[in-house]
Amino acid sequence: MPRALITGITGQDGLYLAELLLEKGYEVFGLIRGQNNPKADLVSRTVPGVTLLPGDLTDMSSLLRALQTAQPDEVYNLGAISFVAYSWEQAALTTDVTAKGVLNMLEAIRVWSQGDLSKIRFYQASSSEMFGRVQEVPQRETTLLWPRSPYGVSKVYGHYLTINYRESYGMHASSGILFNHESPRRGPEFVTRKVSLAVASIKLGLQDKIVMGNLDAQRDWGFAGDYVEAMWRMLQQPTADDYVIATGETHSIKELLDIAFDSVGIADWAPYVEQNEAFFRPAEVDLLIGDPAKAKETLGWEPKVGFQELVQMMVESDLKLLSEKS
Ligand code: NDP
Ligand code: GDR
Repeated sequence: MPRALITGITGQDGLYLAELLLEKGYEVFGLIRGQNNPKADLVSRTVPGVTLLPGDLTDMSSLLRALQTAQPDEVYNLGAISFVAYSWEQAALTTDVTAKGVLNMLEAIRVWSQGDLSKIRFYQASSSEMFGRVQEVPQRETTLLWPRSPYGVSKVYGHYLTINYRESYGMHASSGILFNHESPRRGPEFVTRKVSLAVASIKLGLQDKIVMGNLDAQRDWGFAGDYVEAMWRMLQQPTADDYVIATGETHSIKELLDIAFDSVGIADWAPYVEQNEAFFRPAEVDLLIGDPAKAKETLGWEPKVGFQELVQMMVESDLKLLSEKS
């Protein structure tokens, strides 16, 4: 039975990846931080087969202990401070977790394996935010990185460090450059879930408006369930590499609003949407569109869920969630 250790188990991707690996017959361990993490129950309910191990990416000895217990064949490093807007508010913390956390995990693996890195495979959760002020459209694995936020800068560090451990120690370390991916499990601070929750609340008469930031922003949005499959496929390759995982399509926040409101029978969303400077960012990324050609050719990976289906799925799920609560 293969064994996997996932950091970021309480997050959106951690839950989908754990489900996938359990289905494939893995023994799955998840790193959980804090002395009484409120999301521990969520993990136990959603993926009861996972064994939770205490640890924090900023504490290398806790990572060593987790490796010692889990004895993993594969490590998926999904843990991060992942909200871009927040990374300006807490830039040093973002650097400690999202950048130096990768170093701590890679060093812990190197020390734990006692120099025999052939027994372990490593996945780093890199991001399209690394492309920032984009140097070509669409973006591919070779596109020059130009991050635009403390989060993006931290992810660039983790990405290059992963490549460096591959080149320095021959480690099977892959970096997945994933574009935005969403689901009903997305945190409510991210724009798609903020919209799906608000639209469901408006429909149920629980809320009368939504306050947003930049409505002209565009993203290449896919479904998280599809994207974790790509992570697993990367680690099944004979050699480690970097892959862009994306849909190759871009959509604006206005299109997101169109589909979300339309799915509850509201044709004109203008009366329900306000804009506020508080939700604008000090710097925005440009036109993010990924070219997933390499992933298609090498991993045989393609996204299955389209943008409209994704947004409708999220609104439907939030309607159900809020109806049950009220
Ligand atoms: P989430 O924000 O949903 O989850 C982040 C996870 O990191 C949580 O489990 C969180 O735990 C954990 N974490 C935070 N700080 C620490 C720490 N100090 N030590 C250990 N764990 C910590 O992110 P997603 O699931 O959406 O994303 C997974 C990864 O993929 C992240 O690295 C993200 O940056 C990256 N990514 C995501 C994309 C997306 O569109 N979703 C696109 C590209 C990359 P807790 O619950 O305790 O806070
Ligand atoms: P992003 O996701 O920054 O791309 O990072 P987010 O959903 O936060 O923002 C997407 C775009 O929407 C615009 N926007 C708003 N965003 C939020 N959160 N709230 C609003 O009210 C709002 N109004 C407009 C933003 O300006 C932005 O342009 C996500 C995270 O998962 C990262 O961890 C990951 O690396 C990248 O995706 C790829």
